Amino acid sequence: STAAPLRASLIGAPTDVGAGARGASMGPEALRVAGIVAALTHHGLEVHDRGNLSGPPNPWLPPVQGYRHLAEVVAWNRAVFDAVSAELASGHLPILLGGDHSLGLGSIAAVARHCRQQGRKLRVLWLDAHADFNTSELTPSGNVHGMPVACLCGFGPRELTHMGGEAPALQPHQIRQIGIRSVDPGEKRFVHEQGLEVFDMRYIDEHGMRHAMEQALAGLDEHTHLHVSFDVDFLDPEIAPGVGTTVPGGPTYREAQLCMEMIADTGRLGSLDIVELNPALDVRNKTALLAVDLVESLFGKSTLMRQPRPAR
Ligand code: HAR
Ligand code: MN
Ligand code: MN
Ligand code: MN
Repeated sequence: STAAPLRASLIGAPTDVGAGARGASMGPEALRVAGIVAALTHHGLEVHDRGNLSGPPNPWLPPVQGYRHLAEVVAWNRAVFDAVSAELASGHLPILLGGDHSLGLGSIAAVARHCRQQGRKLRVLWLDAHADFNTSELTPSGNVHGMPVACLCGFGPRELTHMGGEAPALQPHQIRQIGIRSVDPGEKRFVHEQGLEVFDMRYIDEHGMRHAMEQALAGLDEHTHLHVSFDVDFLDPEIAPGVGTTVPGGPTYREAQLCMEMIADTGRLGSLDIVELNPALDVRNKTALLAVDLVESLFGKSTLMRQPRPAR
């Protein structure tokens, strides 16, 4: 018998209120123009494009008490939380098209609540150049896209930490960070203090992406929901210039493909964020095209090349 097709829902969140550069608000449309619907459909998914959420415009103001645009960030995250919750409740795999990475908060808070209700375990893979573990005391910028992991772990303003009702949404042991290479001094101490498991670029240089991903994916079972939060600045800026905060020395094309392929092989992917794509800084939409190519691998593009399976 053939399994029912995997149903995925695209949720656009066109905002840059959490970022330090304007332009991530154009991310959802750039991913659509780069062919994300056709790419996923081609790999056997039934894709529902829900269009874009709406929310407040970017007021472009300086930080207030350590947060820039907090009210706007909260409003956008509420919309994301509700949209992701609705997709999970109807059995669809939500794909958040950001938007800046502050939105990972609403997305993952919804996933965490869903997993609590279903009695499922949750593992979060945070693919990023940055740890995004700042607080209002530690942040050098006030930009909330540098804070969502801390908020998910219960450190931040109540409107953000309690998005899913209970706080914290996540325990540090549920998170694996991969590709990290830019962490602020106070943030670094806090990452160590909280015991986050970080596979930074030094680790990937020394042990290779394969070993890093084997470690990051260890211990998943049939009761585990895997959430991938893919900040496009994870990738080396030579191949992915279209992001607001480039950091040199990221994963190569092949390393990134291997990362995605190993996630696909687990068969546990349950939800996804694609964030921080900034078309205003891109070159002929090449970063969006690369992101779509990698997302194809995340959904098994290379699986048949590896292991043709006998028909049942
Ligand atoms: N750590 C810096 C800050 O808090 C830069 C954070 C940039 N974050 C992102 N998302 N682009 O990962 O301001
Ligand atoms: Mn294809
Ligand atoms: Mn990020
Ligand atoms: Mn980043």
